[in-house]
Amino acid sequence: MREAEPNKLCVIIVSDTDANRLMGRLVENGLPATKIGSTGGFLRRGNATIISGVEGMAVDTVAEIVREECHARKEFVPVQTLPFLGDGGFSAEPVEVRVGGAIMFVLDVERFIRT
Ligand code: 2BA
Repeated sequence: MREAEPNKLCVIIVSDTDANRLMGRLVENGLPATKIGSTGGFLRRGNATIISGVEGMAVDTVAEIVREECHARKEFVPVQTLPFLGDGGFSAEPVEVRVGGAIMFVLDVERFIRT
């Protein structure tokens, strides 16, 4: 039997610590997933980008699983550790940043080719 073709691509950026658990939950729920190592532009910390091509009606399920597995918290980061803000040699207050949550984009898939 022919599998349904994905018409939406979910691109999910998550912290390294949540990535494997999120992959496990997606796969358990029959949702395909690929994990790619990535790095955040602001903090320059390792994170992971997970892509999942699904039928439109499964996007809400993906979003629900992401909400369950990836919880954001606030962290104060010394400005000196930021690669481009910390070069000035001045002392400044730590910067409050969001860590541990997820960013999810949903894109239309123009074509899906499987060989
Ligand atoms: P980073 O770029 O390393 O950003 C980490 C966190 O630092 C961000 O969390 C945000 O709270 C904060 N941040 C980013 N830029 C900032 C700035 N100019 N000033 C002050 N604080 C700033 P999230 O928003 O949850 O983003 C987590 C990661 O998701 C980002 O890591 C980046 O890898 C990715 N990301 C977020 N928005 C994106 C977008 N629109 N396009 C592509 N990647 C995105």
